[in-house]
Amino acid sequence: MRIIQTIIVVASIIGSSIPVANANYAERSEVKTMVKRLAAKGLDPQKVLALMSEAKRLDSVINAMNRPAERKKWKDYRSIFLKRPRVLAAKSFYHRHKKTLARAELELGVPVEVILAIIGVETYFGKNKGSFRALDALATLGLDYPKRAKFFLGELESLFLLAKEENLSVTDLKGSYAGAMGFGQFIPSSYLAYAVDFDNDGRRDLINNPVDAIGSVANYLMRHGWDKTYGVATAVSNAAFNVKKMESAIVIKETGSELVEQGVQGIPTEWAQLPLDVLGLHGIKGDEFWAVTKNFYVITRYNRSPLYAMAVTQLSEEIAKELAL
Ligand SMILES: [Ca+2]
Repeated sequence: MRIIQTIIVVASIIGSSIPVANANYAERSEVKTMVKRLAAKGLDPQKVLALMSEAKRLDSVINAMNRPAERKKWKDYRSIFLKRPRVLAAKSFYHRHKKTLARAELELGVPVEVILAIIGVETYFGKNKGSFRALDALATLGLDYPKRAKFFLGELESLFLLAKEENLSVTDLKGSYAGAMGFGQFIPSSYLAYAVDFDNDGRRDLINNPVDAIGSVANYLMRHGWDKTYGVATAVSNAAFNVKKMESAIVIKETGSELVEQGVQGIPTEWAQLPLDVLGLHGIKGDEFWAVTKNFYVITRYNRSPLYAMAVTQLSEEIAKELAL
């Protein structure tokens, strides 16, 4: 009975005021399964189906997925993010949110400059939060991008849960081509799991509220294991032998003293007992090598690319210098 009603409701919606969607995502079997799961969590299946019938397939989203910036080499990638204007924008954002940033560092243990660097790389301090409807982006990738369909279908489901939990309109939520939203570009599952109400107004608003966004970025890093007692990365030499593949995902496994025994030069003495990895990058002046700590790995929980993590690390250093932190 309910199924029949649903079909009638959806059919009447499609046939009436809402523009005809180009993909008919509401009719897909994956969506019907998702709607059942959402219904079990208290969402109205008819409303979810009606929203899914509005979701549009965006070829621009698929095209963007097929050419990520992370395919560049470090020497080209670096210059996108490490420019003077971004450091100056960090300075201005810092002066507007100094107290919040200091409180985030104090309460969550993540340095001010790292929080700033993440928000700076992600959205230029809120300037580029993305203009794709999250519903369209996630529906397109979840239903028309087989390579990552499972992941994005999960994010689409999280988007509906998020909208219910935070009392947001699914169709109003905007973000990147991958459905990442707000100052810190949180995907829906991360928003649900790691966003915090840092100004205590009863809502977790990462899209329009920089205070919640700052607290949430710090919380995300803290919850993934950020440790303020040591740094992130340092340049080392005589380390090429340790790196099988340049610019590849890092695996924290050998301690500083083990690397020193192997002949790697430049490891800080205070990192002797610390588990590290050596990252190789194609730099402007040739290959460069970096000893990186678990904090570097934690940044890759935000974005898997080691180039991303290095851009955040170096931008944070530039910001710290500029602000004399
Ligand atoms: Ca709030």
